[in-house]
Amino acid sequence: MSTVTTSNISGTVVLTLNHAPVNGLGWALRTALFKAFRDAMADAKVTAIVLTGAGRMFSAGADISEFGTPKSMKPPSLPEIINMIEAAEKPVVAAIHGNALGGGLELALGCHYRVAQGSANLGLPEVSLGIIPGAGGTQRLPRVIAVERALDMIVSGKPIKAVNAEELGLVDSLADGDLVESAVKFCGDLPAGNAALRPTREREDNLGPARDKPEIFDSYRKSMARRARGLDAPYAALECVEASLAKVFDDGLQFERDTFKRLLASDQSRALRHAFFAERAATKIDGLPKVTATQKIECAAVIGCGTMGGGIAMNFANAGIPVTVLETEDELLQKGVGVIRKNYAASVAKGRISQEEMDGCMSLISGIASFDQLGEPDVVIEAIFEKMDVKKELFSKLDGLMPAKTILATNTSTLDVNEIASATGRPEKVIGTHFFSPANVMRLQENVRGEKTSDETIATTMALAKKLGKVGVLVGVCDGFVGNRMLHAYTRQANFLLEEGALPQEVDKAIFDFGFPMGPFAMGDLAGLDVGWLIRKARNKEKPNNLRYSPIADRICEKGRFGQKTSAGWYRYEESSRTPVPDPEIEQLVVGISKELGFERRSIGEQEVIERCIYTMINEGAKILAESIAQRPGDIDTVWLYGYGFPRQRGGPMFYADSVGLKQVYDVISALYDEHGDWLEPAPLLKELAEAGKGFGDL
Ligand code: T1G
Repeated sequence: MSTVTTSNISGTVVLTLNHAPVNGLGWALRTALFKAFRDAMADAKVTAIVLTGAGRMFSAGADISEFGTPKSMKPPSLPEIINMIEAAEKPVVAAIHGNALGGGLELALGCHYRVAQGSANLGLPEVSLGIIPGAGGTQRLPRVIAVERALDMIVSGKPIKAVNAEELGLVDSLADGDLVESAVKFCGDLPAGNAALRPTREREDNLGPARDKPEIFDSYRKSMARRARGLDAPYAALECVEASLAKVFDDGLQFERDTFKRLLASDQSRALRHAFFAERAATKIDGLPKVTATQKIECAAVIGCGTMGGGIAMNFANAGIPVTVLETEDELLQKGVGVIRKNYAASVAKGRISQEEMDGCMSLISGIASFDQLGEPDVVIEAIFEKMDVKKELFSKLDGLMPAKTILATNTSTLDVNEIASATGRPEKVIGTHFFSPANVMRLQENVRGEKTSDETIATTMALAKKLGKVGVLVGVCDGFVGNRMLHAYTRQANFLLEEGALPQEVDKAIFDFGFPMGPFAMGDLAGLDVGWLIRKARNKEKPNNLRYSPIADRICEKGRFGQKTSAGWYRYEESSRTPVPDPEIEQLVVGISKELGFERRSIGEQEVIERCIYTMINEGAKILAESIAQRPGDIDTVWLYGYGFPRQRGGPMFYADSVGLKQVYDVISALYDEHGDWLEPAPLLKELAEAGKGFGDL
């Protein structure tokens, strides 16, 4: 039910947007606002108008779920309402709390003044949906704040705090006490008559200085090349801000609107909107009653203070949760805590956090060297060596030591969570919490439910992910869970392509051009090749006739080349440089192994690399869905978007598959299966959907 409620405080009418959860400006709310505003304007007793939002925020902007439906363009449109507010002959003040994002901020920019709570977020995040502000934001914001700052907000999409917005002039006053009362008082302090009116479209004072420096746009374009690589919306947004200087206001508005409509219909925007909703859908657990109890996590412990353990501990401290890290050897403990301190100091040096914030976080982290100092944490996460017997021994010990309430979680990236749980008397309290390196940065948390993991443990762990600022995705137990299982299929193909004729830099270029931050070989060098080597060796010992994989990577490791950490891996690296340099020694080794394996080397094009590497992981994704290891295709997409750098403007592997067409993917996989056999059998689900002319999106 969306409404706009009206109240009158000594002649000032307060219009309150009321459409939970985020006052999305869908057709119903627009219609209610249009009517309420017109009524307030028509009421002679009304001297001023305050616009505010009920619930958690002012407004999160247009209702994204209406995009692509007739309602999204049905009148009254948002630009129409904003123009009406701007032209009002009574002062209109926006009273902002929580968030004023996208169309929500554009609505506030149509008001003559903005009063906000200091903690409010103000932003135009449209580019993250593959569109641009379409209700005047690119034309009005540069008229209110300096053009360069407007570019930052519009091209990056990042919101700013109201306190900073006040410094920039976007917010006219920070509320002192009750927000609406402050806004009504603000109205009362305005000069009488037309002097109080301040239509944003007429504010030229900020545009003048920028008109004398047209070069700001070219240098801005250069500065955004890396972060806007492969994206259309950021460049379109920049052109619209440029138009705000070059065109008269209404022509600028029209240019913006045409650009907005073009992008709204684009594949990139469809993919980015899919990613937005997939991430939110991933928090919903099928079959788990909404009212499932969750346990409070007020203190935590992490076993192992290596790269992963240290990063995981930082997440708890960043969320304000006291955390204990345990390393049995004091020297390792000091080293681990030292790395944590260094990481925080680096963030202080980059101005990302203050020294006080660093000290606050460090004070929440305590290092211990013996189990009997662990206390009674609500959750324990282990991040020790990836060996089953070592893990089981630890879980059995923790089971004996920890109170019954304690959740025992494992950060394993490959091992069987059920087998680990079998070492305890509380399998219902055992769950996988797979973080990604660097764990304090990467946003994905793959939560692995065991056969006996309870609903409460699952719900608590999913809520914990949100508390830690992570995107939690629930997956089932299988080799490599969702992410690594598909990664394994993807990197395997990449290695086979080397045998058949490609070189690492060629495969990496194709994947980079596809939109990944780097290709599989550069990524291997960054992560360290020894990790995979140890796992392969362990696997070969366990299952000698395991599926064939290319011997090239092992040969490289046998030479002691483990990647960046040894300044040589698939590539070589100059002194203190992370730039991969193709190495003739590797080319020789690759060509030699091709010969050994009897391959006639051939040239391999970018499209084939994409089909071999990406389609193969899609095929694996289809198997994962059929096995219910993932709840829905969007969960797989979310895992790859937040854990593996899959290009967001393609929506994730399963959404990408639908955009290519499953028939195409199935035909390619079938042909590869005919040629290469066993390990590339098309997934029955892929076959079924392709033959039915359907997509994963239809599931
Ligand atoms: N439209 C529709 N639904 C929305 C929505 C929106 N704008 N924003 C949030 N939701 C839903 C969301 O799917 C979830 O639903 C619930 O609200 C709570 O959200 C003309 C065209 C505001 C910071 O990009 O960034 O304006 O899962 O879980 O973590 O120029 O939501 O419960 O069913 O994210 O507290 C521009 C998008 C739109 C802001 C709150 N606006 N939203 O975060 O809650 S385009 C945005 C957010 C536009 C104009 C253009 C966040 C939030 P469900 P949540 P949260």
